Amino acid sequence: MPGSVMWKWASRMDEDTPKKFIRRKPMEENINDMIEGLLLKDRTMLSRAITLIESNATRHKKIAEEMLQHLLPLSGDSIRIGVTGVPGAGKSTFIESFGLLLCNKGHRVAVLAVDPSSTLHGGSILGDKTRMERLANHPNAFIRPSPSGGALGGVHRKTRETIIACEAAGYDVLLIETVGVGQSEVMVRGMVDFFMLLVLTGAGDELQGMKKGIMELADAVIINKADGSNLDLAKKTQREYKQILHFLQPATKGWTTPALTCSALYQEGIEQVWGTVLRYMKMTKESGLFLRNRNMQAKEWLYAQIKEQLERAFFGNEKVKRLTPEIEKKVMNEEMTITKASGLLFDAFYER
Ligand SMILES: Nc1nc2c(ncn2[C@@H]2O[C@H](COP(=O)(O)OP(=O)(O)OP(=O)(O)O)[C@@H](O)[C@H]2O)c(=O)[nH]1
Ligand SMILES: [Mg+2]
Repeated sequence: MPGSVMWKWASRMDEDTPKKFIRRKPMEENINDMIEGLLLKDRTMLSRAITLIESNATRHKKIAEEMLQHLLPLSGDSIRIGVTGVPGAGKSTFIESFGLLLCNKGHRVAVLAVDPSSTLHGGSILGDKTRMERLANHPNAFIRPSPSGGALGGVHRKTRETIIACEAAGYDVLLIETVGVGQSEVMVRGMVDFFMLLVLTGAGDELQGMKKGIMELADAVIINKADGSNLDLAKKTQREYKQILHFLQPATKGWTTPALTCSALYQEGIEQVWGTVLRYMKMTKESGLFLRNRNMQAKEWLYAQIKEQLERAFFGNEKVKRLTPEIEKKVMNEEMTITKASGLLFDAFYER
């Protein structure tokens, strides 16, 4: 059915796909094909499903919604791990070593990235895919570059939905990398079971410019690059972090956030990090915290999405758009109070 929504989507997304692979079927059947492909652990199908999830076109959103509704019951059986740290801390190198270790243990590992800054400088994880070459080539691994285009809110929705698609496709360990520069960590913390912070040696320097708040989000602090002549310093830094962590509120109740050392480059201490994750999973599953945490996250996701949709509806409203420049000017020139200005915009929004 060439006129169907799915057909248009398929023909736009797959310009280089040979014609015989572009199915001219009604939308329903195409969703079924996609779901079937995911269940068969087809990586190409997963990529296409994520492209659909990431599309900003209204018609794609509807198809994606329907697909996700089918996938939701098939997702969830996984460990979701967030990895953060300042640029250069070794997150990508760590993810490659850690991911390979897990793939070799028989796990299926999906790597996602939340990098709001990449929309400005063109997507750092694209480069990472070539840097994480060994992991990218492993049959048990799937690496997805960060979603592009727009606000953090949109990235939030896309990443959460991508997690569902990956899990439905049989990936049982999700690694989500985010640059430790601010808002994105809080967002990723709200999507994962375990959150790790990668740091470099020299904790004393005002925690390397990091806010104490970020440490309070972490379930493990990992001092990376503990190798060669850096090893002694790394051990010293580990002691310093242990002391600092002692005075901080742990991110997860009942869990003592450990400080570990590792070398992502030389694959040392990586097994211990995995051991820590497993210990955490056991503890939180036994106490019921794991499930409670996931349920709370789903609830938060609902409200985040409502807020995002409201915002889109408000700023997309024609009357609001027309009035905004003039009202904005008046507010900036202190000719109108903010309360009055926002009131006028809301009146315009509610006016039918
Ligand atoms: N010696 C040593 N070097 C490392 C280690 N891990 C990473 N590096 C090096 O540190 C540099 C930065 O590593 P990346 O993995 O790209 O760091 P990143 O945190 O992903 O950086 P961004 O993506 O830019 O935020 C690279 O040159 C790595 O080779 C390690 O364990 N030991
Ligand atoms: Mg990186």
